Amino acid sequence: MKTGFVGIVGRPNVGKSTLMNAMLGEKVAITADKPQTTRNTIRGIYTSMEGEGVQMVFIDTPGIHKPHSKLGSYMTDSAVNTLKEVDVVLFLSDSDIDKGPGDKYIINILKDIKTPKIAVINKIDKMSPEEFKKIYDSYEDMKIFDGVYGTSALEGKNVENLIQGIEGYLEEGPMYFPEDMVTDHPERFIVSEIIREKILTYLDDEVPHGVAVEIESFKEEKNLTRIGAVIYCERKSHKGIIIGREGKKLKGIGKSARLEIEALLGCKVFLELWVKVKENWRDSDIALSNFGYKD
Ligand SMILES: Nc1nc2c(ncn2[C@@H]2O[C@H](COP(=O)(O)OP(=O)(O)OP(=O)(O)O)[C@@H](O)[C@H]2O)c(=O)[nH]1
Ligand SMILES: [Mg+2]
Repeated sequence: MKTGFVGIVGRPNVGKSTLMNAMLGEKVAITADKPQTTRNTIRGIYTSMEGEGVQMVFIDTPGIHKPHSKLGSYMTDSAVNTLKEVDVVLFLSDSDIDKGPGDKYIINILKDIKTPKIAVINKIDKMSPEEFKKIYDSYEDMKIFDGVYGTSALEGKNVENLIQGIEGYLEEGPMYFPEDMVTDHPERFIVSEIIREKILTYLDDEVPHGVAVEIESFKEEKNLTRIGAVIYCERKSHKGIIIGREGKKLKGIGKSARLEIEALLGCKVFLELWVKVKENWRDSDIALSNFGYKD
């Protein structure tokens, strides 16, 4: 069996988490049309028992960016550190490399790494063939990458092809996880991420970036799971925005999170949400550690 760890890195918002979910055929990582959605490395396991069999353990990482808080440093560090522990690196971008310093910064790090590297140009559904070809050629010309692929993670285009391409760089190895396991993160963590995703979807930029979700209680009863979660935000004014007029915003967040958690757990869920203020938690070592953003 061919097995190995595959790291997915790139700037924020290029579609890393969407691509991992597309490769898995299941949603493991949350996604949003805002940068810095992913905060921890998220593991997703792809197993196929066809032929000799293959198992890829994907590691989706936070977008690499110039950090402005201790949380930001943790995020960028955990992405860069992932590069040291994987067998294949997928570098994702969604545009021409000339457009910003972000891609160049990451490619400079990758240049010196011996691990096989694949460049993935994502969001091809938004590009003309000419535009795609120009970007494709620029990656080929760099001579840093062992392969270059174009994908639409959103539409699932060329994703199967990419999986086959990755397989070519894996070696014979042990099966790390059981065949039917798609992630090794505990349900509690996935639940807190789903709540955070709904906050990202329902609220404007500034507020969700300062939000952390902590699961306070998780009780499985006969036909029902009772979950209590606290949404921490950085300012009193943000608390008001999250709750909304007559509590409408929070109700909407709670309802859409509950529906997704019910689908995940396969049972009815009673979800209770509280909003609390913890000023500047993104720069507090203790808070970061409590929220799981520190090793
Ligand atoms: N049009 C289009 N949009 C895409 C594609 N892939 C991802 N997106 C969208 O791009 C946005 C960002 O996707 P994510 O998967 O959250 O991006 P990410 O790279 O994981 O972002 P961070 O976790 O913040 O680093 C979302 O709105 C996705 O729906 C694609 O192939 N085509
Ligand atoms: Mg992500």
